[in-house]
Order: sequence, then structure tokens, then C-alpha cells
Amino acid sequence: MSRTVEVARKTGETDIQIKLDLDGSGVCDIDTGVPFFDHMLNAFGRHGQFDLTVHAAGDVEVDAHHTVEDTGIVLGEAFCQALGDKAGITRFADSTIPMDETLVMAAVDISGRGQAYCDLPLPTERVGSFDTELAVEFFYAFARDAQLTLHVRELAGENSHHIIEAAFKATGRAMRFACEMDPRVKGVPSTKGTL
Ligand SMILES: [Mn+2]
Repeated sequence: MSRTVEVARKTGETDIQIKLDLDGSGVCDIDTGVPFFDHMLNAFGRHGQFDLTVHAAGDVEVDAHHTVEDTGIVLGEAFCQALGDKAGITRFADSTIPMDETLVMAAVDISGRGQAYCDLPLPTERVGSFDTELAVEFFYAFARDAQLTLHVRELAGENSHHIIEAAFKATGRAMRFACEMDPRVKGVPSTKGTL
């Protein structure tokens, strides 16, 4: 069964197309017009072993806010669609990623309830031209529209680039294992029978 979807969303602020294969091998084609964000989505896809195409054109002349948030919305929607009725998935997973002095943990429950809890102190307001506060805006939008519970927690860190990158890698890797099919899981992995 293929778990590949294509999702497009166009508003007055952004025009986004995403193609996602949950069972890919980390092949990514990312172009959002926000170079640091491209770097982060590449890290997410690569370490999640997802095949991921993201093409986004947003009003970056304002700032990157709409592009980053709306990409989170569409990527979340893509995961939600690709997971379908969630039968046979692993559901829970976590990953803790070190990057030099930085250590970030991400934990995922594909719960059917969209919510993110981020404890991600960032020492600088910007990495290059990227507003670092947009990192959590992405995670909030992504978790909400993917309808999953996501915790992202910085356990150590001094460098904003490392902290954000470790957060994207940890979330990608946790998503990989949470989305993976578990042959021992029969039906939807919930005592309620639905997610
Ligand atoms: Mn980097």
C-alpha cells in the first residue's frame, strides 16, 4: 500500500505544493524561498527517511512568517492524509538528537489531537536572516494540522542554529518511527478503536 500524497494550498499570502512518501528513503527537493528553512526541512525529511518535495512561494518581502507557518499547515495536512485511518502504525515515538553542545528531544503521539508543546529557548533572535521564533510557529502549525501531539524540548544548547536544527532532526526521526508500520499492530493502535 502506497502512503504517498500530494497536497496544495494557495492563499493571498502563500502558494504551497507538497509531495510526501512516508515510506521513502530521505530524498528531498525543498525550495521555500527561505534558505535556512530549506536547510531545516531537508534535515527533517532526510532523517525521517521521507521522500519530500516542498515548493513554496510566499510573501517573503514581508517576512518569512506566512511561508514558514503555512508550510507547517500543508506538511501537517500531508501527513494526516498519508496516514489515513492510522491502522497498523507504531503511533508513539521519540528521538533525542545531539549536535555538538546541543541536545534536543522530540516525542510524538499520532493521537488525532493536534497540539504541540515546545520548550526551546533560543539565544539569538536570528540565524542569518531567519527569525528564530518561527521555528516553534512551524511546529505548532505542523502538529495541529497533522492531528498529532508533539513535544519538543531542549535539554542543552548554546547555539541557535544547532538548537533549531536538532529540533527538526529529532522531530523528523520521531515522525519516522511513529509513522512506521508495525506488523504486530492489528488495526488502529488505540483501546478506543479510533485515532
Ligand atoms: Mn546546519
